[in-house]
Amino acid sequence: MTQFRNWSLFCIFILLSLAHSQVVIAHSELIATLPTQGAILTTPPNKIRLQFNEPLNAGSTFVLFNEAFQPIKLNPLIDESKPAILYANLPADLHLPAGFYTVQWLVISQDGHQISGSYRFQIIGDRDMEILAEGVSINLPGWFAWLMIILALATPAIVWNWAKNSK
Ligand SMILES: [Cu+2]
Repeated sequence: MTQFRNWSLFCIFILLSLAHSQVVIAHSELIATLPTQGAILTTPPNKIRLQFNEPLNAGSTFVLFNEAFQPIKLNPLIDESKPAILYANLPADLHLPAGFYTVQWLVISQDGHQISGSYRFQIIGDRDMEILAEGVSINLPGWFAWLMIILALATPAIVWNWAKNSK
């Protein structure tokens, strides 16, 4: 009996080791979205689409929240021909008013673990367009534009430095 128990423990140990090695290699990563993160849309999107680096397991989903953080009823599906893609078509009669929207996703990786995250995009409606046309709402100072340019130029260097240091 003792021998059998030792053998069982050995098997469990091997299984756990295998599971652990999968943990390292098999986490899903979000690689692209539609709309893109931070997008400013003049018309509501007709589709939300998230592309991951590996096929997703059943149970993977996302929720679209409006500015008041109320969920918008959608039916996210894993693309049958490209199972690394999670998408939902937005019905034509769904009127999304201007505002910020948040996509909160939760997917099941190949190793069975849940990975989650979120990103935002913005819809600017007719009202915002009128304000834009009058030049009232967006009147950013010159230093802000320069700050954005410097940030955009510095980001690759920061990321490269970070990647180098984290090795
Ligand atoms: Cu995992």
